[in-house]
Amino acid sequence: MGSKSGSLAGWRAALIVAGPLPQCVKAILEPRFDLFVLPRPDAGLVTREIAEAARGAAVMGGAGAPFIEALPQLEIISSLGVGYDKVDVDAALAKNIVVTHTPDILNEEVADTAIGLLLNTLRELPRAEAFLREGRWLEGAFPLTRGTLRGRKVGIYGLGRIGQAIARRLDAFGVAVSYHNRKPVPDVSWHWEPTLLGLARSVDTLVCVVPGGPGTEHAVNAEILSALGANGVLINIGRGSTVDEAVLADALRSDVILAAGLDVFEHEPRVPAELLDLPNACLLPHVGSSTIHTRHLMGELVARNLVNWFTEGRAVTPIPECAGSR
Ligand code: NAP
Ligand code: 8YV
Repeated sequence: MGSKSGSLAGWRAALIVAGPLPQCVKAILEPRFDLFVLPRPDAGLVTREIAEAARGAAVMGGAGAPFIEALPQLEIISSLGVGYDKVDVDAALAKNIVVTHTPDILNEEVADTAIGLLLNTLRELPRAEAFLREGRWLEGAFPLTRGTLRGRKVGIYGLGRIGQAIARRLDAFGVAVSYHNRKPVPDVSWHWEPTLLGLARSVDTLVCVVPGGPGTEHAVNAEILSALGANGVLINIGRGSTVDEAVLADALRSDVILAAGLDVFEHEPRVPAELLDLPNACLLPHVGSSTIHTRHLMGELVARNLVNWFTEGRAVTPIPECAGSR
C-alpha cells in the first residue's frame, strides 16, 4: 500500500460519505474535507465530479466492485461495522486501497444483545409480553416454557472478540461453555472442539458469531442442527449466510430442535416467510450494535480512520488483510 500519498499537504481531500452513517461521521469530517454525501455506496450514484475527486469513502452497507472501480482516485474505504463481508476486499486490494472496520468498541453491546436474544428465545419473553398486552392474562397464566437456560451446555462458534464477551457473560450465568474456531485460543479456560460437528454433538445450545463469507457459508446445516438434538437451541448473532435458513425452518417446524433466535439473515432485510410463521423462532432486525452510544463510537472510529490516513498516512483499524498498510 506504499505508493499512494496519504498527506493533505495544504489542500482539502474530497471524500464520499455513503449510507445511513451516524451523524458524528459528517460532523467530524466536514471541517477537514470536501464531502460528497450519497444515500448508499452505489456506483450508479458516482458522477464524473465525484470520480475525479474522491480519495476516501466512509461507508455503511458495504462497497461492491462496481463502486470501487468507479472511483479511480480512491485510497481508503472506512466501513462502519466489524464485519466487512459486504466490502469487496479483493477489488480493493487489487487497486491498493486500504479497507478499515470498527472492531472491539462494539463487543460488549453485541454480547449483551446475544444474551438477551438467548433468554428471549428460551423463556419466550416477547410472546409473554404480547400475551399480557392482548389481555389474555385475565383468562389465565402464561404457559410454562419448555426452554430454560438451566443446565444448558453452550457452544460458541467463533470465539473471537465478541464470542469471548458472550462466553464471559455465560460463565456468570453458571452454564458450561465450549467453542469451535479453526484454531484454539491461547490462555482461555473454555474447552475447544476441533470441528463444528464435534461442538454441536457435545452441546445443546449453539451461539454463532463467526464472520460471513465463503469460509462459513451454510456451515449450520441439517447435520449440525440434528446433532444439537430435540432440546437444541440455535442463536445467530454473526451473519445470516452462516445458517441454511430453509433447513433451519424445517428443523424448527418438525421439532428437530427446540427453538432458534436470529439477529441476522442471509438476504437482509428480507426474512423468509417460513421463519416468520414459526412460534419457536425469535427474530430481531440486526440490532446487535444498534444503540446510540455504540453507533456513535463506531462512527467516530470510521471518521478517525479517514482523518489519520490523510494527516498521518496511517489507518487506525485496517482489516487484517490490509494490516501493515501505511
Ligand atoms: P473476530 O474477533 O474476528 O472473531 C471471529 C472468530 O471466528 C475468530 O475467533 C475466528 O477464529 C472464528 N472463525 C472465523 N472463521 C471461521 C471458520 N471458518 N471456522 C471456524 N471459526 C472461524 O470477530 P468479532 O469482532 O468477534 O466479530 C465476529 C462477527 O460478528 C463479525 O464478523 C460480524 O459478522 C458479526 N457481527 C454481528 C453484529 C450484529 O449486529 N449482529 C455486530 C457485530 C459483529 P479462527 O480464525 O481461529 O478460526
Ligand atoms: C452493524 C455489524 O449493524 O459490526 C457489524 O459487523 O453487523 C453491526 O454492528 C452493521 O455493520 C452496520 O452496517
